Amino acid sequence: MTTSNSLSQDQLKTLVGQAALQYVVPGEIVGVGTGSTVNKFIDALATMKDSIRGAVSSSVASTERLRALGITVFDANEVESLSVYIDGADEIDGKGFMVKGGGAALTREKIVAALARRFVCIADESKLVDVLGQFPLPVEVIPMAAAQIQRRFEAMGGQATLRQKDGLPLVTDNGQHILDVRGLAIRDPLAFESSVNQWPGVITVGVFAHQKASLCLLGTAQGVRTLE
Ligand code: ABF
Repeated sequence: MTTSNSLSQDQLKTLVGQAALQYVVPGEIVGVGTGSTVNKFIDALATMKDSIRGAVSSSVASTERLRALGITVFDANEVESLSVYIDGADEIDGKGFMVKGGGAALTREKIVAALARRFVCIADESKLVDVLGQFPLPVEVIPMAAAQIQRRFEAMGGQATLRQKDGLPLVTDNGQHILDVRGLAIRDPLAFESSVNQWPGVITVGVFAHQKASLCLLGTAQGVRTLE
């Protein structure tokens, strides 16, 4: 339910998806994330598809949407770097550190983000937090390591559960599984990401601190706020 001076979450996502176009460099390949906010960006990008070379995508879902709109999709191995990577987040703090992976694409998102000189996060205001961890932290894992990684999170006060889809463990684009970890307060995202990355069987932890956002376009009832 929205009143005349408020916008729905979907309208806020559309606002920031369109606002991100200003960071796309004509004639270049753009890095594209995953999720419902990114879908708004992809739809907006289609309006300028003839002025870009194409995109590098972070998921099968984004690839399908890009191709359906006539945007060429390049393999990440075909580019050495990107001017910009546009992606959403499940949480973002005031320093640009994020929790990502609610869309199960965190590994490829981090890979494409690492190619980009600038990471522009697009999010509605509900994603802005003081401390990361209220959103269950996604961690992509090798299935055989899931139980021991769950125990490691329990030892730090977290509760890790295997993400399910249709009653079975969800299988990512990379053929792996995802744990969602509740009960964490991640007060040092850089140290946390570095530490968990070392655990045997962890493919990607959904803390984006080493690949943090350069800036965030935040959709608010008053319009788009740029957090740098
Ligand atoms: C993606 O954007 C995921 O990492 C994150 O979970 C998601 C946020 O999705 P939405 O924009 O649909 O809220 O990058």
